[in-house]
Amino acid sequence: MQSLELFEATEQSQPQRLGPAAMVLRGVALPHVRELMPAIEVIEAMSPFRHMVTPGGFTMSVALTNCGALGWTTDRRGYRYTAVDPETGAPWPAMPEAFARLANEAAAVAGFDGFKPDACLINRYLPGSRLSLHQDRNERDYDAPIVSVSLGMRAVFLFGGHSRTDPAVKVSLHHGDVVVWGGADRLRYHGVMPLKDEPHALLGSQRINFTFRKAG
Ligand SMILES: O=C(O)CCC(=O)C(=O)O
Repeated sequence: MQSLELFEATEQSQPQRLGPAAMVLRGVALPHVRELMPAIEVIEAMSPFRHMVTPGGFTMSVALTNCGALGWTTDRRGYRYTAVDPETGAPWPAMPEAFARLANEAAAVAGFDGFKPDACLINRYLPGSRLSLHQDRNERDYDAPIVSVSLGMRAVFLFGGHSRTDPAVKVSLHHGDVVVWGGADRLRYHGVMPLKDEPHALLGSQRINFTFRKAG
């Protein structure tokens, strides 16, 4: 496993700029993977992954849970952040220190010093799961960046403009890659194309994404 991680880190070490304040940091999460994976199991045991329903009545193909002081949720009444998991009635699991550290370090590399996320949305994709183009607008202010960590199967990330119909670039995201966007790019549309079944050596036929935000 270690040799695979090293191989990927060496292969993909060049940051890729997606905009004036947006970039892909190749492989920067790889040194954290051993801490992140068991933490997911702890979080999942407290707040299980579930398929939420959008305000339009569609069931999301991505399963999600959260950790941190605030968690992102959706139902027929709308999108919002809550301090309590609506499924368990208990607060969302605390954000592990390793998660917050990774988000803070990645943000700093992309030029956003002092990022302290209070919300970590954890998305689990299986083959065929997708996330349609959207903006992240449920946060109280847009000063802080978004930090998005990819683990497991490869995904094609779509990074568009400020209008839904703007063309989107396709970015292949691999295990350990982190995308950071903020500032002038904070409200750009983004999404994920339907995942192909290309099993990953560590995670098998799934992809886990952490999306860190300062929500409250
Ligand atoms: O899975 C990803 O790479 C992106 C996730 C995302 O855009 C979101 O949760 O808002």
